[in-house]
Amino acid sequence: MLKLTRRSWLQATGVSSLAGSLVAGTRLAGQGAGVARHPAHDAHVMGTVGRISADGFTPSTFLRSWNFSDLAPEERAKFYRETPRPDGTLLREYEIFATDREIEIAPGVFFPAWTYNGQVPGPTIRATEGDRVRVTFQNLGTHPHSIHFHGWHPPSMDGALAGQEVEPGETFVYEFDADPFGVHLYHCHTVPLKRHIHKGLYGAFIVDPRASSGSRPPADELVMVMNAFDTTFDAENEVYAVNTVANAYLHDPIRVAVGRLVRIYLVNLTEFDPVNSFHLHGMFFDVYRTGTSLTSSERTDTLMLCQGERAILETTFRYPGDFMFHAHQTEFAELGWMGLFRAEEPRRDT
Ligand SMILES: [Cu+2]
Repeated sequence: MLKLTRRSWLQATGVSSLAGSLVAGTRLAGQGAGVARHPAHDAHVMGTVGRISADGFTPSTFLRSWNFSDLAPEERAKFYRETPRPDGTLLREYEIFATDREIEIAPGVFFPAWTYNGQVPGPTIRATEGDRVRVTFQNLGTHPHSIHFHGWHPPSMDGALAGQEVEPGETFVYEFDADPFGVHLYHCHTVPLKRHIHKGLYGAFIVDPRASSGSRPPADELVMVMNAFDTTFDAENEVYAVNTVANAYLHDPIRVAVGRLVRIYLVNLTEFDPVNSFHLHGMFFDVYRTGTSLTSSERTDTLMLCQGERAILETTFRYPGDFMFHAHQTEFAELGWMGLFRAEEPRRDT
């Protein structure tokens, strides 16, 4: 049997498929191998060739959606409801289901995922500190699954203890108060854990501070989940990304306005590799580790996060133009974890 390392995997797919292979432009130039160089790559040296199909998951929509805000109102009401409570907080109710689904992680590269609500990452859940979160979880998949939320909750709501797996066809209701404020995560906690997480059962869980805790200033807000996929099932990842699709934001840069605060909710859900990182070119950002403080602890241009670690990053673009962001592990960047911000001068109405 041919044993593929992740580097030889890249080269193998690069020469075997014209449309829809994950290839690095730098390597292509050296190899030739009959693969046409995509004109788009002359501008930014590396990246995938082609586009993913238009009818699936859209990284640019995921980036700016939470509590199913990407759905039309009547569709959204099937998955999310909020009800005011006497103390001024909200009851937020979510419908989350697990289902097996093949997803496209790079143009023409498909991965047999286990998903929450058919997408990887799962829908971003966002509440205000003190709100009651009620998640009705239905397992429509073929394996036992659960949802383990990070945050304060009693053991009965942990989703990780013996006997807390939800069998295929069964339903469980998780209920807890959103606490503490910050950027958290949720994921399946069924054994073997790394396999269940890596298959795609995870998402971001944002808790905003209640008024008495203070507030964050208005900003252009973005959700970024750093993830990766082991397409050859050898416990090594072949494709790396922010929000699943390799190089999605290289082809479709994230539009931001010069002079306006940008806030990133960054979560590391990469399996197999102990750490991942976020590096932004030409700028610095303020770091709020785990988002549990309103005071930044650090100003840097490179942040390293362990598996399950997360942080809120804030910055303001000074100059118009394109700014690269990528993992500072060069190999991850070459395997898809590379994107662009496109900063534009705000339109002035005269
Ligand atoms: Cu699972």
